[in-house]
Amino acid sequence: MNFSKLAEDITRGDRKAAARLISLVEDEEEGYVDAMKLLYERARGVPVLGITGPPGVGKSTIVLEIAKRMRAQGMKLGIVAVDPTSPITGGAILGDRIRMTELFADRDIFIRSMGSRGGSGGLSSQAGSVVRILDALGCDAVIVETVGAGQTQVDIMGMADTIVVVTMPSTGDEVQSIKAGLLEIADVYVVNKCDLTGAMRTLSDIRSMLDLVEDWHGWKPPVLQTNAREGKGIDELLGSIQKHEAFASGSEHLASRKKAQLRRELQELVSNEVTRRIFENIGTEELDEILNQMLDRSSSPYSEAERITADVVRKKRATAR
Ligand SMILES: Nc1nc2c(ncn2[C@@H]2O[C@H](COP(=O)(O)OP(=O)(O)OP(=O)(O)O)[C@@H](O)[C@H]2O)c(=O)[nH]1
Ligand SMILES: [Mg+2]
Repeated sequence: MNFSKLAEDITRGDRKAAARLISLVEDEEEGYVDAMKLLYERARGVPVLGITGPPGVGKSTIVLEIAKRMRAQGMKLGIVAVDPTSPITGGAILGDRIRMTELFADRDIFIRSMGSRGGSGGLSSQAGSVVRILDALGCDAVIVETVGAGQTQVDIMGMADTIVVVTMPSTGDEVQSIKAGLLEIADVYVVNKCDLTGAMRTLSDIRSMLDLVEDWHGWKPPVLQTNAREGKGIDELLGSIQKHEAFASGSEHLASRKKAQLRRELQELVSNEVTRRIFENIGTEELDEILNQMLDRSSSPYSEAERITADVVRKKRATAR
């Protein structure tokens, strides 16, 4: 495949080419990296809005409302829905697709669902690549929605310029579950489904939780209420998002968030690449011999892993000299 042509087509706004490269990224198809290298140089660093929170709180409904308003301003939009807990064909993602149908007909919105394909677990860096592809495609902003799976969710949100954590009125357990991991990353809180009882209680629970933090380094996350199904509170939410964008752009905090994200991505790519190369170098026969030794316990995966990587490091040092 001609990867530079693929990259070229994407920068000319070819949606099919973008969809194709995204699939190659998801399948970790050999050579996709060549296209990504070209696109990385071309990408402008489009603003990324992250929307996260527990299942079913109304994230997609909020994304839909935000998207409508951004489109009304003439913006070209990318939307990426990531669900680390389900495979790509999973129910939750299908749900997103159904609920977002009214956006699908719009040629200036590119929507993509991603799930865990099992195995490699590089969903966070894959989602990062997808954002870059949509950037190169000419999107003016990208919205990333993710639903729960602890650290993966937090990792995925690391690429966002502004992180909105959504919750809904409840008995208080919801607030507990937000506390675990998501509290630290929110730039804006939203209590959605404010038409339901208990909204005020949830609002004040979150606010008093935030009051415990002594130093916000210039940005204390606002806690807003919405009724996304009726489009209520969304304008205020967008206002807060824009305010945060203005505050964060060029800030130390955002830079360190993005650096942490890039570091994770780099580590992942290096380990994939090193693993690939090492196994390329071990011949099939040699590998089989090693496996047999492990099988009859004259060796172990632990010692073999140490030996193989030590070999590589030694060779590398030798060639450097
Ligand atoms: N009562 C009420 N229902 C809402 C509101 N916003 C969304 N819903 C409903 O809540 C349900 C879930 O909404 P989604 O937007 O799919 O929620 P989500 O957080 O994206 O769900 P997952 O992606 O599956 O985690 C849908 O039936 C929505 O119609 C709201 O403000 N009030
Ligand atoms: Mg959703």
